[in-house]
Amino acid sequence: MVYAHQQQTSWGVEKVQALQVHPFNKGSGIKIAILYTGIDYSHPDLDNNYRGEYDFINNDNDPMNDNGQGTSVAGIIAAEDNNIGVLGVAPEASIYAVKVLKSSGSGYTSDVIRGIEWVIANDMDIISMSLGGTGGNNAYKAAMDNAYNSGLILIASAGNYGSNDHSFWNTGIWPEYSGNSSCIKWVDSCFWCNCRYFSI
Ligand SMILES: [Ca+2]
Ligand SMILES: [Ca+2]
Ligand SMILES: [Ca+2]
Repeated sequence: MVYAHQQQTSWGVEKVQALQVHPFNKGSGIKIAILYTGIDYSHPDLDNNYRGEYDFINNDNDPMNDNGQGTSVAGIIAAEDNNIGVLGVAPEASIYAVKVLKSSGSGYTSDVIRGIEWVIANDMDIISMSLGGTGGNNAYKAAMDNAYNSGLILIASAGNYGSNDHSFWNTGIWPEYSGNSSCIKWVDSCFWCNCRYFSI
């Protein structure tokens, strides 16, 4: 049996109405750093958009994903518009893997901070942090403030656990990063999201 390749458009891409924007803008020239578990940069639906990396877990330049989630997030953001796999929200954006979580999917705040500093130093436009956690510290807060003040658009996960969400964005420990009316929600049903960042 032979099947034709066919690209799938995911629910989320339609939900945020990305398809209506694509005739005008597919993210070309926008640099997006993905702070997470690394990316499978050899994936044929990502390789054209993959531009760079650093691995703070192994302290090397090979951020090959050994967890799986990072590649999935990268696909949601910027899977290529071709005849395979899925279609990303910004299928021509440049993606950078900043590996700060281990294969187990967990990591240290210190590595996340180093990752944020890398993103600032490398002049990214957007930083994606699909991270959970129950608390922060002054160094973490300072890194976030530096990222925000440098003009980066900060995107964080929220709501994965509903009203029991563990994402530190939702805990209210950093009031200036929550409860802001400028919150941009990716998903209407993310009613518990009250941060000012996108929720993914
Ligand atoms: Ca490709
Ligand atoms: Ca590595
Ligand atoms: Ca594709």
